[in-house]
Amino acid sequence: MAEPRFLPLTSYREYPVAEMRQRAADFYDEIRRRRTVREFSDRAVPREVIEDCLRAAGTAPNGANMQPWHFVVVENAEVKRKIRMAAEEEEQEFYSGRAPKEWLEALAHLGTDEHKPFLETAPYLIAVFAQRYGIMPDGSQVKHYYATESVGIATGMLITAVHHAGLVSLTHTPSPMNFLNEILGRPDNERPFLLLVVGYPMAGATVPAIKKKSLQEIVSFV
Ligand code: IYR
Repeated sequence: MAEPRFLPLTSYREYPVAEMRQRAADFYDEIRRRRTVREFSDRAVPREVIEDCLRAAGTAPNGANMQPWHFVVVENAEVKRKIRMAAEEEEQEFYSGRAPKEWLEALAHLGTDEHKPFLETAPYLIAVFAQRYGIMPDGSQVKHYYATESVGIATGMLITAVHHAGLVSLTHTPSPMNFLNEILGRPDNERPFLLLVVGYPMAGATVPAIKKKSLQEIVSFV
C-alpha cells in the first residue's frame, strides 16, 4: 500500500475580503454570459487554446485521483462526417418515436430536431469518455471510484475554460452514443459521456429565450 506523501500548499492565494467579494461577483458576471450555442462558424481556433482548456479540465477533483477520463479531440473532416451521420441516425429515431411524448414536450422550447450540421461545421468536437475501470500496464484492471461524478466535474471545468477563452460550446448527447467508441477506436472500459462541440458562434447566432432559476429557487441556507 502506498504511504501518504505531503507537500506544502504553495499554490493557494488568499485575497482581502473586499477583493474576494469583487472576484466572486466578477466571476458570476463572466459565467452568466455563457450560453449553449447550436449555430457554429467554421472559423479556425488555435489548437493550443483547446489544449489549455483540456489541461484545465484535467485538474478536476476526482475519485482517488484516478482521473477516469479520456478526451478525443476531433478535427478531421471525415471523422466529423461519420459522427454526424451516426448521431443524426440516432436522433432521427429519437425525434420520430423513441423519445416519450413527455420528453419531446420538455425539449420543445429549445427548438432542437434531428439535424446536427454543427457536428461538421464546428472546428472541434471533443468526445468525453468516462473510464469505468483503468487498465494497468500489465493488463490488470483497477477500479475507478465515482467515475461519472468525476467526469461530470471535469466536463464542467472544460465548458468553463472554453467560455473563459472566448469560445462557445454545446453539450451534445445523442442517445445511445456507443458509435463514438467505434468511430474513435476507444476501448470497452470507456463509456461516452458527452460530445462537446466547440468553436466560434455563427454570425447572427440566436439562442433560446430561457431563464436560469434564481438563487432563492436553487439554494437554502440552514
Ligand atoms: N439528444 C437530442 C435531444 C436533446 C435532449 C436533451 I435532455 C436536451 O437538453 C437537448 C436535446 C438532441 O441533441 O437533439
